Amino acid sequence: MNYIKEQKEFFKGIGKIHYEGTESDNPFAFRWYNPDCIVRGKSMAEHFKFACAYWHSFNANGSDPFGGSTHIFSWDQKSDVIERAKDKMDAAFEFMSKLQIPYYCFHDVDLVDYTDNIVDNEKRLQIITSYAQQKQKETGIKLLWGTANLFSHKRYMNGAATNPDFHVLAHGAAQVKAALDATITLNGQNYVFWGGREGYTSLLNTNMKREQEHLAKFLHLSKDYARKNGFNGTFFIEPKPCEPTKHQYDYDAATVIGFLRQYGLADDFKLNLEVNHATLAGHTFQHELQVAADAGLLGSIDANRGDEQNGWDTDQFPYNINELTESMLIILNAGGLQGGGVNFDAKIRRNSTDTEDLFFAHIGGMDLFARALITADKILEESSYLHFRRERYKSFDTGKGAEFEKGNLSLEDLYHFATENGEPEVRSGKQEFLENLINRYI
Ligand code: XUL
Ligand code: CO
Repeated sequence: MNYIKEQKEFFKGIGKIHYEGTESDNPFAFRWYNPDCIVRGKSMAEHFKFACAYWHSFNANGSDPFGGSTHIFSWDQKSDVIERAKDKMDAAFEFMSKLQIPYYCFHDVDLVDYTDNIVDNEKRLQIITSYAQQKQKETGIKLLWGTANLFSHKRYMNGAATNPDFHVLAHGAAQVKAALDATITLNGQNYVFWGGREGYTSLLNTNMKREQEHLAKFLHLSKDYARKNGFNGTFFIEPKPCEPTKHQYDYDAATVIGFLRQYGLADDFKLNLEVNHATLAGHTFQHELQVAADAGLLGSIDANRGDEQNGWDTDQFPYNINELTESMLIILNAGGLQGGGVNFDAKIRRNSTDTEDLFFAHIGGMDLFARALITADKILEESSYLHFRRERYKSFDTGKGAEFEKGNLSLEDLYHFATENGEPEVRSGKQEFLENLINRYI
């Protein structure tokens, strides 16, 4: 790409990453991810719509609650706020171009630093949005989704849409309006709401019902504004049970689906599911995917993983092939993600301090998804997996079972069937057989 040569290079010495196949031992190559490879009638690039998370890759500097930054970014050096933001954007687009990542996602404050003044912030966002428009045109990289950060500023310590103070809620709305404008200008395909502080830390001071009604109104107003201004994409709610708030209203997929249906939002909103949020809620990622798929609301995913030995959101890059293969089975069976893609909401570790580490992280994640896709497709095409699952429910396919599903039986009918047919046969669930089957295809 000419674009890479003409710009100042931020990731020096690293060229474009290509597919070289599983025989390759080049750590700067894809071994599984081949964007043009067709699986089930769609290219891998289309299946995944991989996206880079601006906040983790270009802002998160390795700091943690116990220490400051360890990642020194060459794009974070200029004193002028707009020049610094443009450098960061040049670095981001260089990185995505080199990795063949076709999409990105951002919070407003990721693109350019914000102050306390919402009017100035909106101006800053507009300037950097114009620059992003130019970068998108030059590279062909697109915006998967935009969002507003309604959780970092101190005014949001008690929530934004669910804040007990209307004045704070209005500030949140102003920020969302500006972030929606930016998303629409950039042809963003979706818009995300993650309610990091929409919840409570103590019920003693919280009117939960009122707060949730405010959240629903806030989402309706945001949706109406975006639709009025030409946004045709999907809105996503991203469930998470806790962290930073003790209890968050968007706890998990089932909770969010109930909320969307209760407040008449399910036609415009779907779910953006994140692996580490699922595990924090006490579920597997597969569980969350299945719940959303069954409701017809599986929109997008934030790819990452947690740590099995601790209980917080470590946002590590994907690593577990079994988890992802089982996830791809669910996604393929659901007919794919509805409008969304695979956003790497993941960060390299505090002590991963080489420039190349960000490349290894994304190469690994993309390769793992590609391998999981190929494996899941084989399982569906070649194995007895689907057949086994269908057979397990075959007593509902004919006779009284089918009548029951159609709603033609009463409780007395079930009573008669039970008393006339004796004790049911013992039938194995065959879990170990199925686990072996998955591992055989991996
Ligand atoms: C936080 C998280 C967010 C959302 C976007 O856990 O996942 O970064 O993805 O606000
Ligand atoms: Co996320």
